[in-house]
Amino acid sequence: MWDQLLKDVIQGNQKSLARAISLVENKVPGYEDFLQGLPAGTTPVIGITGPPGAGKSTLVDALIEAWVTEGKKVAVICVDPSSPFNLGALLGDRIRMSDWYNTKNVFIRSLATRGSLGGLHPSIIEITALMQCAGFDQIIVETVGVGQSEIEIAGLADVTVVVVVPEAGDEIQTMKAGLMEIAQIFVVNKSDRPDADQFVKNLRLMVAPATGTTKEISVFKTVASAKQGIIELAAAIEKEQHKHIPSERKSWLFTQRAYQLIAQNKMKDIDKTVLFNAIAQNIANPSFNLFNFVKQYTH
Ligand SMILES: Nc1nc2c(ncn2[C@@H]2O[C@H](COP(=O)(O)OP(=O)(O)OP(=O)(O)O)[C@@H](O)[C@H]2O)c(=O)[nH]1
Ligand SMILES: [Mg+2]
Repeated sequence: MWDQLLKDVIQGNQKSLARAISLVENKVPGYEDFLQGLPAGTTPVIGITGPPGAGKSTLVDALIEAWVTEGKKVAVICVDPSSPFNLGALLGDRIRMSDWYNTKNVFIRSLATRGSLGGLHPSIIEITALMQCAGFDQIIVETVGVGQSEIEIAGLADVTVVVVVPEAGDEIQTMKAGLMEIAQIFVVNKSDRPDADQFVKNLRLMVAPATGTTKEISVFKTVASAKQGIIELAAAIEKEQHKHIPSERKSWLFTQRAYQLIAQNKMKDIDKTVLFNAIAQNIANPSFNLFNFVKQYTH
């Protein structure tokens, strides 16, 4: 079954891809060998991250259109931050890409973050690797930037685009170091708002390379809802993708992924509900000691 499935995935069969993703997600016996037999995927991965409601999905929607119009095949993974922060309920109308669900050259998969170690989905590395074998021209991974997840996405994506909005001044200040580390491209979306130009100017100053460093971050202005600035952004992403990735960065990317996979593997027998129940039974005991309790799980 797995051999045929892999062939079909490589052929670009979307039904087979969807099935393979589900099998991997549900850890159906045999999935590990299947993953170990994957050819090296070639499709570049674009990470799109940023605060809730910044317009990431609207932007992804516009990028899909730009690329599909050129005859390209695009895959999208949306990571839904349903837990542990319970943002999902606050975010409102989040699906903006529904028009594309029935388009031949577009494949969209939504994933919930539930149960993940950090901010992303527990199987996102595996799913992305699978998609990279499936004949797409572009793979886009949309995640809401909530703490950890920005760093995780930076390990997952070859190019990371950070989306902000003009009034994000304070936010940028506090997230600045982390964001600058991971972003190749900043997008100031909702540039139809007042003060957008001033904000872009400030941001450009902020990301200007410090003396002695070479990392260049470009800043783009978009109005995703009106599809303004999209062609320029798509071109900038492609330009990044054509740049030679230094082997040091490549090693860093794979280290991030390896670390994540190893951590997950080590944690695979640990269930939070089971932990909770075990603690609930012991907590009333005056001699309960957390470090003693944890010992049984770490040896
Ligand atoms: N004025 C304005 N509104 C925009 C723009 N782009 C998106 N929006 C609106 O902003 C809201 C949020 O857009 P989304 O694309 O769902 O934002 P998101 O970042 O994907 O949100 P989450 O995935 O929920 O974090 C929607 O109502 C959009 O119509 C823009 O350029 N200008
Ligand atoms: Mg979204």
